[in-house]
Amino acid sequence: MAEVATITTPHVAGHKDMANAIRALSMDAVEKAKSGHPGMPMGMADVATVLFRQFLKFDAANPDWPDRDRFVLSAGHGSMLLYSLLHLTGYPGMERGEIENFRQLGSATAGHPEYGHAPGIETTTGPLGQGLANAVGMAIAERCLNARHGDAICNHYTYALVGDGCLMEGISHEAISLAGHLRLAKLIVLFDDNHISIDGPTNLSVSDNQLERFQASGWDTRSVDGHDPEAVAEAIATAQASSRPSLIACRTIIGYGAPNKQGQSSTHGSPLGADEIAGARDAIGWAHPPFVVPDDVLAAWREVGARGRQAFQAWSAEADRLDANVRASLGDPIDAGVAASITEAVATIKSTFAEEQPKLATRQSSQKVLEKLLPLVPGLIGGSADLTGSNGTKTADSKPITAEDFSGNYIHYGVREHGMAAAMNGLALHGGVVPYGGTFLIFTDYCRPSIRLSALMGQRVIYVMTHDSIGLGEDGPTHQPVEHLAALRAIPNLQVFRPADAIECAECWELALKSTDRPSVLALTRQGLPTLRADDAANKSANGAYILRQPEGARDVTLLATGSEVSIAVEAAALLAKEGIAAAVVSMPSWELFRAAPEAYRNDVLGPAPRIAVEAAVNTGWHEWIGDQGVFIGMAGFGASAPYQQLYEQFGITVGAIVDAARKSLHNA
Ligand SMILES: Cc1ncc(C[n+]2csc(CCOP(=O)(O)OP(=O)(O)O)c2C)c(N)n1
Repeated sequence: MAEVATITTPHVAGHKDMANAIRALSMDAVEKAKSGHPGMPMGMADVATVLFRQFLKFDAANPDWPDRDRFVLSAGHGSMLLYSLLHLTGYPGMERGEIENFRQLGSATAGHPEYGHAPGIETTTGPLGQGLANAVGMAIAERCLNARHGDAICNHYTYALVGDGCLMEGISHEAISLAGHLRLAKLIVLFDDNHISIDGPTNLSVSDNQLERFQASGWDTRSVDGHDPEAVAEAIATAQASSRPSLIACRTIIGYGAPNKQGQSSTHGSPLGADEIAGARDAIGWAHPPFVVPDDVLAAWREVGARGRQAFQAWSAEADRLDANVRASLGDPIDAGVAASITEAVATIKSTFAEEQPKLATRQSSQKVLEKLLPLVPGLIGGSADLTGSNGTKTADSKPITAEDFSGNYIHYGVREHGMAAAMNGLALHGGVVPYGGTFLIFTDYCRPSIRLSALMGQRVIYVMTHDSIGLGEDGPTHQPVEHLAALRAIPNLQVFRPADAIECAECWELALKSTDRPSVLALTRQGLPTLRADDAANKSANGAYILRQPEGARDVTLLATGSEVSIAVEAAALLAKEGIAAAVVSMPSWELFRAAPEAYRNDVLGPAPRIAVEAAVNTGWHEWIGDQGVFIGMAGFGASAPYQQLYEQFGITVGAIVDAARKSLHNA
């Protein structure tokens, strides 16, 4: 009998195995962590596999490649989808141990993707809708850098994966509306159209026609079976060729593969359980133990991870031809040279202010500072949520960014404060640009979820927030912030600046621009303020607080104030001096920086004398500086509609009130 030769050809993993690897890792990691969201990763595994395998321009070994496509997981609860992809494609910092330690202290695999925890996590997501709006900012940055440097240096797509939740959030409207208006053709949104959210089927709460909604905002849209790889691939290819931003609604089954639970909200946010996982292994044909990806499947994924290597190398060769500083600016446009020119320009404008002693609202001095800085920082991209004139965010060098021309540096965000703040996060995250944007301080409430994320991600985003108190006058209490400074100061890693005059305003701008790892809010006045300093040498705001007026001899009382109330305190100190009461005035443009100053310096500034704080806002937080015995002069409720001088009288934030309080504190001492 002739011998039969058996030839074994190595099994080459295909789409199904590769997608199943995502499913298995996701359900196993959630099971081990005893918490997490298996449904979305299992449902979107096919779509993500098609995207990464055939379209996404990236090189896992070079995750910081400035011209990589961006992949934003807006539906951040499905974090295991992203972690699986990063692990499988071979990103550094996402080894198997990280997957096994999903959601554990110190792992890169936090419950929701956190920027900075591992390469490849492009933004922090979890608060639904934010990622979509970040993606809009990234896509704007991409077009701006393309206009400046050309296709060889910047020409990439931004993909955002969103769920029903992202699209129900109000911020999605602002984001898609802005993207449609700017015709961000390289923005492609993959919608996990699974008809399920936490409470159950989405028809419990929503009946929007998402395709028509996006179309109405100027997008291209199509709907595909999200479990048909060819259909998904065709849709992405078509979207790439479109001259508009694209939505691809991918009809999927949440928890795909789980025999009893798929298609139900029970797969959304809980471990599937051992039996269901065993059943899912059978159903999808995955016989491997937890966290084990067979060599052929891993090899196929690693090939995907290296697919972009040549493109990366070609790009690097192009980038190396750029001037060294232009090359560096693709990451951070404020290098040592630009930083030095900022210092110099700020020094010059401060000495002009010191000499001319102008009476300017800080929103006006901010604009004057910007006039000098804008030409120096090529990546500075400004904007306003339809309050350009009021915010002073535009200068003679500002040029609008439009759908036809991205060579400008100014975004008319429209009345979309939340979308603006989230887009600014995306701009900053993209790299190569430094965003600033304005609205009224009161509307930080409308931006707050994104401001919080700027701080959490440590992004240099500059919020130019004007009309910062009852000092705005006649627009009344709906527009007068009272609790906002306190609310912003409560956000960790956020710098809140409230400059007292033009000189401090210039100093605060310098500090904000040079803070590479945190956002800043500049709280600026509508009303005119006197220039209080004649000295312009050091950046005194850098210490957060400093003695602005030092009386002769020992202090009897210390007046602490910020912004527009500093000049009131200065007047009061002058009157007190006539009575023989020695009052020091401390200006406190930034509590955060003052907190970080050396203790001896802080003690010296605050001094042992009784303290009186003055700020046209609520007292929350002030006791840190004035102690239990200190007096606070400010707001205890909402403002009112009237000329601002009358409001300061009405609410008792006056020179007279400070003088009285000082006398009393001496009496009590
Ligand atoms: C702003 C915000 N609100 C609420 C939540 C809590 N949450 C997380 S996922 C989710 C439901 C999302 O549904 P969908 O996008 O359809 O996700 P799927 O169930 O398909 O995974 C909710 C309400 C959140 N993360 N962010």
